Amino acid sequence: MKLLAAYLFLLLAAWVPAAEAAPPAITVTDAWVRAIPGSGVAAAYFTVRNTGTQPATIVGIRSAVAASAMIHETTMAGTQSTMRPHEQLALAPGQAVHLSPGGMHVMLMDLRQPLNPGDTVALLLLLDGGTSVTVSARVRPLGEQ
Ligand SMILES: [Cu+2]
Repeated sequence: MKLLAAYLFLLLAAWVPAAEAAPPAITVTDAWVRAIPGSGVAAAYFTVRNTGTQPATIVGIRSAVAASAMIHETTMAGTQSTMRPHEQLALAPGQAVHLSPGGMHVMLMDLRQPLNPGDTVALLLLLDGGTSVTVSARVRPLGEQ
């Protein structure tokens, strides 16, 4: 009888619709890619803003032009600049993060094709909760900010 009650409880619990959290509202502006001629890597920059009321986290990045892509952070150790992976980028409601040269960037690694100024590169930002945002980034020549 106890088991039956537990079973019924589970059955009922399954019927109650889970409280659906609002999908994260992420907007991306000023997306661009810095081409490094003759290099197998490139860096992408943008401003990402959480316009929703729930925290959102970017848990991964994909791009068809690169075998892999990840968020990096450039830090200075003395006079040496080093990059380290920044695996997740958490955004509080209303928070904006600027990825810009010398700071955070998306590293596009093992490029599958040369990136030329004027090209458009699609980036897919994977968010926690399984949603994603597509970003279109324009390739700028090296030296242009
Ligand atoms: Cu990097």
